[in-house]
This record gives sequence, structure tokens and C-alpha cells, in this order.
Amino acid sequence: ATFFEGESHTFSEYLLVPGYSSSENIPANVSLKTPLCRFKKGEQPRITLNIPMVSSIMQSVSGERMGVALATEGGMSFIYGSQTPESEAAMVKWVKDYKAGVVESDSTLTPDMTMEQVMDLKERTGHSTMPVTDDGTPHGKLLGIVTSRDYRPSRDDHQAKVATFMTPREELVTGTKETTLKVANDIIWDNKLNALPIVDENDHLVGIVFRKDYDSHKSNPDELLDANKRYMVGAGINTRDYAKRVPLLLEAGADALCIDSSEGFSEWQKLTIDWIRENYGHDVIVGAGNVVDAEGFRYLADCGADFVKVGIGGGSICITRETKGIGRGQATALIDVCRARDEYYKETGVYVPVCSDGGIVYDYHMTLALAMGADFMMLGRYFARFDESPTNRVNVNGQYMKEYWGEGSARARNWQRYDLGGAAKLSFEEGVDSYVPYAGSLKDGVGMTIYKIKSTMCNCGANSIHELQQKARLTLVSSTSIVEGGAHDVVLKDHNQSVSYH
Ligand code: MZP
Repeated sequence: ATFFEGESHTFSEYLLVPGYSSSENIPANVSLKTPLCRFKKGEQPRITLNIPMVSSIMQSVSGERMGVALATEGGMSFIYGSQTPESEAAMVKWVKDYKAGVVESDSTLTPDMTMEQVMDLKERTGHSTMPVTDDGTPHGKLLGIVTSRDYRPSRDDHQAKVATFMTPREELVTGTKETTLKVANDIIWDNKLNALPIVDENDHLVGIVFRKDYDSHKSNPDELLDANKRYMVGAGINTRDYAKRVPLLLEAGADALCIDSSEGFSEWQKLTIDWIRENYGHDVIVGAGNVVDAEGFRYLADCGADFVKVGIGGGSICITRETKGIGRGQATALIDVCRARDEYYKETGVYVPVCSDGGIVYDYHMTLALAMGADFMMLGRYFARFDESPTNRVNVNGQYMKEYWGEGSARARNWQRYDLGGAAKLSFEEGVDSYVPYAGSLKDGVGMTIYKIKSTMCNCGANSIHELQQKARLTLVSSTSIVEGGAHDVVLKDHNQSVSYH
């Protein structure tokens, strides 16, 4: 047997030691642009992400709404592959066909709506709104809608906010024939709504569309209506049915593919990439993985993978390490693979981006992953918590939760991900079915995370990911200093504070 030197560590065992920062190191100056796919020295990658985040190839994470919401923020979703090639392709097409600012009749607020219909609208659009009734129950008369941008359905008492933030229903949607676009726009601007007024040919207001990607602070409604922006979206594939799946996904407009496998250091990945190259040349972007060491990286890079994913057994819903005893601490795996990527670049002049997949719990773990060399991160649990993930939001013991299950769980039945060439079935479970705390809208959550990453990068004197990777100074922490890092030796006034939100 070969024994790897030292222990394998995970993100929580590291801290960044701040470096010198100049007056130029302010969050507004930080760019998080990062390459998604391989490129030769002196050339540009074919796809550059504006933020280093992609969403996991999972049923409970990456559906159409996630695709649009994450692309809007500058990242990319990989639509889950554990469904028929036809339905996956339909999801990809939905994202590609989605146009910001174009009206969908079923997301319009109209004067005759019942409270239930407004609630349904809110659920489907994922908007941070709260209908308010005269008696505070769903059966009461609808009085108006709380639509403040700082309103968080998960945390705020909407009744308490009514006085300050309520937009009277009458003002917004009744008497529509008399309400002109100008009046509607004034209301929207004054109330900071993420909403788009819809008018008839005479400029009379006929409804209000709530759109998550519409920002009344920045977006010009005129520019958004008939705008022709296409969102970028990726899609998961497996090493079995690629001859059928890949053509459908490409026809639907997928911008990048990724082989979704729990263990990627295998000939199956080579066969899949070879088939794509034989049939489509190098036009198609295809990522591969997952691996956890330098050898695995080099194998996939030599196979022609456009990016390589790192991580086995670290996912929050993953029990692979318990059931099979394989894996490696995510931080150690990432550091090892990123070193191999840099050596590969020196030797060949080809840069193959590395994606850190799984095990990100706190926002600061993302900054650590980038500092350790990751070009971008794939996140499951993080995105599952938002409105835009495809799962149900449920109330568990008074707290809102979203469902989140692993691709290796009996619920997902994604046997291809764990395929070793045998019978077409999931022989034993490698994932669990769980809940994660509901965290509101993706836009707000990602906005906060990005701000934290940028602030930390400033503390390290870095205004880009590349600069962070050059300048970052990392230290391993002892278990005692991990205790020192939290609130300690004080009695918290509010017991809720002991619950950590990230
Ligand atoms: P996390 O962000 O929830 O920690 O981890 C998400 C990652 O876990 C996914 O991107 C995927 O690589 C991995 N995953 C998905 N399903 C399972 C499973 O059922 C799993 N074991 O490990």
C-alpha cells in the first residue's frame, strides 16, 4: 500500500492570516471573475464566470429556477442528470429561453386575486413579499403587500413591518385603467419593489410582475422589456447514456457539460470524453471528476477534461466515507490537486481550472477554498436553502426548512453516479435525505456571501482570485483554537444567538 504523508484536513482546520492591505483593497475594487474551462497560456478561456460559484448536479438543487437565478448573479448551474435525457434537455432549454423582463402571465398580480393566489404567486416567483390581510389570517381581506427589499420571510414578522413597508393593494393594482405606467413606476421606485409594471397599448397598468432578477434600483424596465439576454447554464451527464444525452443537451443550448460521478479516476470518464471529442471536437466544454489527488487530476487533464472537480465524501449529505471508507479531507485534496494543476500548466502551457465540490459549510470556507487554489466552488447545501431550489419548503418545529437529499440516497436513485459497470441499480445508499434551514432568496444570500468573500480578500491584500492565491497565508489551527474562534466564556443574552446562521 501507499501511505500519504500527514493527515488529511478539512476547511474548518484552517484560517487565513491577514496580510498587508493598501487603500486600493476595498470590496468595490475586488473582481471575482474566474475561468470555467481550460485555456492555453496567452489565450482567454471560452467561459469566464463573474462569481466563482456553480450549483451541484443534484435533484434537490439545480432545476430551471436555480439556473436562471444563479446565472443572473454571475455563476452557473449544472442541471441535474438523474432524470431522462429529454426532461433534462427541456430544463436546459427553459433556462436558455428565459428572458429577463418578459412577462409571464402567471406571475402577474391582478386586482381580483385572492390571498391564496397571491401566496401561490409568491411561492412560484420566490419573491420576498408577504400579503397582509385585515385579520392576519389567510382568509381575511387582502389589504396590501409587504415588499421591502430588506424583508426576509424566514426571519421577519411581517405584521410588524406592515406599518412601515406596506404598499396598499388599492394603490398598486386596483383602478388599473386609470393608473398609468408613470404612476406605477413612481410607486415601484418609492417602495423599492422588485417589480415590473405591465401596461396595455394605452399605457394603462394591467398588472405587476414580480421578478427576482428585476432590480428596481438598477434595472431600467424599458431596457428589460424585449431584452435579449441568454443565461448560461450547464448540465450533468453520466458515463452510460452519453450518446443519447449529450446531443439532446447540446441541441437545447447547454453551455457546458460535466460528468457527474462520485469517483472520477476511471476509464469510464476517458471513454465519455473520447466520445464527445470524436463527435464534437473541442467545441464542447466538458468537466470531469471527482478526484482527490494529483494523480487523478493529471489523468483527467490528459483525457482532455475542461475542468476537474475535487471532492470525495465531504458533501453534507454524503455517507460515502462511512459506507465505503473512501475519500480525503477536502482541504488537503484541494491543495494537492491545485499544486498538480499549477505543475501541469508549467509543463504544458495549458491551464485546467479546478472546482472544489462539497463540504463548504460557512461562507469563509469559500474564501479558504479560493485561497487554496480553487478556481470555483460547486455547492449543494448552500443553494438548497434558497427559494430557487426545486424542493419543498416545510415547517419543522416552528422553523422553515427546505428539503435536501443526496444523489446517492434512495430518494434520488442516481445509480449512474455510483456506477462501476454492473447492473443498473443503486446497490447501497451513499447519501441521506435531510432538511436544511430555509434562507430566503438566492439574490440576497449570494450577495451577502460575495461581500464577505471580497472583504476577506481585502484583508489579504488581494483584489482578484489570482492575487489571493499568490498572497494568501494560511495556518492550521488546533482544536483548542477552534473553540477560541467562537463566542466563548460569556453567557449569551439571547439563546437564539447560539444558533449560527451562514
Ligand atoms: P455540499 O455542498 O452539500 O456539502 O455537497 C454537495 C456535493 O456532494 C455535490 O456537488 C456532490 O458532489 C456530492 N454529493 C451529491 N450527492 C451525494 C450523495 O448522495 C454526494 N452522497 O456526495
